[in-house]
Parts: sequence; structure tokens; C-alpha cells
Amino acid sequence: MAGREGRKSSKNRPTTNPAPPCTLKLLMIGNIHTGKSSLVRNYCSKDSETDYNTSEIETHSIGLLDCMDKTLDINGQEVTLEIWDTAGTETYDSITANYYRGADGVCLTYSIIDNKSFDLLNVWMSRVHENTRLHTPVMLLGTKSDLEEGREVEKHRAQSYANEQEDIRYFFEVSIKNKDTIDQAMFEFSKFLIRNHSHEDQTSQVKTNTNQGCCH
Ligand SMILES: Nc1nc2c(ncn2[C@@H]2O[C@H](COP(=O)(O)OP(=O)(O)OP(=O)(O)O)[C@@H](O)[C@H]2O)c(=O)[nH]1
Ligand SMILES: [Mg+2]
Repeated sequence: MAGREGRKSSKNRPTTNPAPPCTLKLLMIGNIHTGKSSLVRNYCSKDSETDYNTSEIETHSIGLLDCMDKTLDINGQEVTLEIWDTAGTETYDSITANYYRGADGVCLTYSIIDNKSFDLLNVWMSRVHENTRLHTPVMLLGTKSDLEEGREVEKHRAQSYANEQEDIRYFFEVSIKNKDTIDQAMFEFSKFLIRNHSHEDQTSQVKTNTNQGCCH
């Protein structure tokens, strides 16, 4: 009852308008087989009952990129994530490079059971720097965290790497076997990107008064 009354009376108070809906373009990159496609599908799938144990499925993304959407409510603002899943093989670099442009944020993956995917993070960071606007925020994701017995990359090593890199703003270990880990990572990063945008808007005063919300 008390809660209801509280809500009722707050209706009468002057409220600030929620920020307009906006879209964030996110890019999923990282070495081959790190679990990018599984992660995007898992996160964006509307069916929570889907069986994500896809060990029998050996797929490799090819040059044509996949894009999936997910809508979040962030402090009352409707935020649509447009997540572009890229291929991890070098064959398609020239194609995927085009998709880096205009990214609001980058999700960079390595697999905790694959040292090589971690050792190549510098190469991926160089691609980010070459192909995106200056200081595009990056979230580092250590994937397959359910496979602890096969771990090759210690968490503190990845954390140190993330701390050293100016543009890596977040680091999480995630698993498609535990959707909460992915939900939390994406939510925190999205919240950061929204704040980042409004800060940029205030400082540059370039994006005011557009009809497209805050993001484009
Ligand atoms: N145990 C476990 N397996 C995973 C996880 N994420 C992905 N996999 C498996 O890892 C393999 C590769 O996953 P993909 O999603 O195809 O990897 P990718 O990064 O998209 O690969 P490319 O498109 O070839 O670059 C698949 O067999 C997945 O089932 C995870 O969190 N845990
Ligand atoms: Mg893939």
C-alpha cells in the first residue's frame, strides 16, 4: 500500500522527460572460434528456453556480417543495441573493416581456454584504432568462462591488460551457459556508452537538436 501511495503522489510532481529513444551500434570482434556468434545469438534471442549447448555445431562466420537487435531500458530510456557480429578469420578483414566505422562501442573477445586468442588482442586493438573514431570505447570479454578446467588465460592477466589499455573501459568473463554474465556485461557497457554520448554532446555541442536521439 505504502508503495502504491508513493507512486501516486509522485505522479503529481513535475517530472523530467525521459531521454529520447536511441540506438547504439556495437561491433563484436575477436579471434576465430572465441564464441562471438554464440554470444550475440544468446544475448539477443528472445527464447530463454533455447538450448545454447551448441557443441555439435561447428559454424564459422563468413564475410557477410550478421546483425541482431536487443532493446534495453536504461533509466527509463529505450536503448536499442544493434550488434554486428564479425568473422574472426583474417580472410574477411577488408570486408569487416568497413563495419567498424560508426561503431559506438566495440566488444572484443578472447577465449579463456585459448592463449593465442589472448596474445592477439594487440592486433585487434590496432584494428580498432585504425578503423574507428578516436577513443571508441571497448569492452573486453573473456568467453567460455564455464570451461574452467581448460583455462589458459588467468583472469588477473586479462584484468591487467584491460587496465593498461586506455580505450578498454570494461572487462568481464562471460559464458553462454550463464546468460546473466552476458546480460550484466552488455548492460553495464551500454549504460557507459549512453553516459559517454551525453558527455560528448555537452562538450562538443555538435549533436544538439537532432531528431535522431542521442546516438547518430
Ligand atoms: N562451453 C562453451 N562453449 C562455447 C561458449 N561460447 C561459444 N562456445 C562454443 O565455441 C564454438 C565457437 O563458437 P562461435 O560462436 O561459432 O565462435 P565465433 O567467434 O563466432 O567463430 P568465428 O565466426 O569462426 O570467428 C562453438 O562450438 C560454440 O558452441 C561458451 O561460453 N561456453
Ligand atoms: Mg561467428
